[in-house]
Amino acid sequence: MGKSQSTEVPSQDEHNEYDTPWRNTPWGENELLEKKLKELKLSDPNTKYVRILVIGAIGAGKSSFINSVNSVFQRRITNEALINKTSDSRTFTKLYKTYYIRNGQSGQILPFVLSDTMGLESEDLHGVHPKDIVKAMEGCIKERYKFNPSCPISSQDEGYRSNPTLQDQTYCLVFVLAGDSISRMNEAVIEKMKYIRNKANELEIPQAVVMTRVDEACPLVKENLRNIYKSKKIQEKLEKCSELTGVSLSQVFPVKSYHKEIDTQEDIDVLILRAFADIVQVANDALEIKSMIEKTNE
Ligand SMILES: Nc1nc2c(ncn2[C@@H]2O[C@H](COP(=O)(O)OP(=O)(O)OP(=O)(O)O)[C@@H](O)[C@H]2O)c(=O)[nH]1
Ligand SMILES: [Mg+2]
Repeated sequence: MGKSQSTEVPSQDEHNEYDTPWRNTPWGENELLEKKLKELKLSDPNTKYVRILVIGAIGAGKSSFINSVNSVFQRRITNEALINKTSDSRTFTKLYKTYYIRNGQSGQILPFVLSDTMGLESEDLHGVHPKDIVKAMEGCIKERYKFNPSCPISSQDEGYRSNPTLQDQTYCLVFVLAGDSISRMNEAVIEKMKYIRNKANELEIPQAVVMTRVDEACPLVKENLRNIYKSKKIQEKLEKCSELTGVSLSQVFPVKSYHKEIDTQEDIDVLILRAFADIVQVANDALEIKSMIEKTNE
């Protein structure tokens, strides 16, 4: 029986799937997306790279996303940022660490870096302190600082940087949210994210959301990643991400990170590149504004 017969009870998939995707994805255009990023010129010639700060709840997939961006450019799976493969209920990443991305062909370092952070947790004395995220946005946290959940960094700490340069500051704050657990997000973690977002707004730092684990969030997507914008479930979850973070839907991107694959795959790469290209663009625009302000203040 055809779909047009109204007496037929629609199958589960018919309820869950749009006929046409609600957002365009440049499937197959990996090289073009990658080329644009590799050729990016920073808006401030005196700055070597724009910093993208990655934050989110414990186990949301922050470190995996950073590794996946790196894997795309290396064209092989990389695991530089250690990921949480245990069922431990505590955040795995404990250090503030910057990841440089290299052009896989030339070996040259590209003009954008990703900073990984400790996960946010519901309890007050666990997970990264939201004030530390604010200090990281301001560029006041030195490389490899070990986050202390019970006490935010102070100017007396060794890991504190008192005179951050433009390069140390954040130009895009990326919230990483796990698509398969978005509806169960803890209220206390949501409150911590709100606090961070308000501070990011005060600092005029643009924000984006990367929704990971899309394969676990929707069976249609697990079957074929190209169903991503046909899936109503994914659409609802992206809207929820926007609602929880206050970030506009146009800046919310679904990705599947590399987690068990042994080779990179075109479709996985496209979603990552599509999200990352926007994040880098927004960051570069913010750098332009900050460097102009700095010049006028000189
Ligand atoms: N299926 C699937 N698993 C993923 C994806 N992204 C991450 N994972 C898995 O989710 C788990 C947590 O990932 P991490 O990258 O360590 O998460 P994190 O946010 O860095 O965690 P903490 O450092 O502990 O706060 C790991 O087992 C990953 O393999 C994804 O897109 N799909
Ligand atoms: Mg981590």
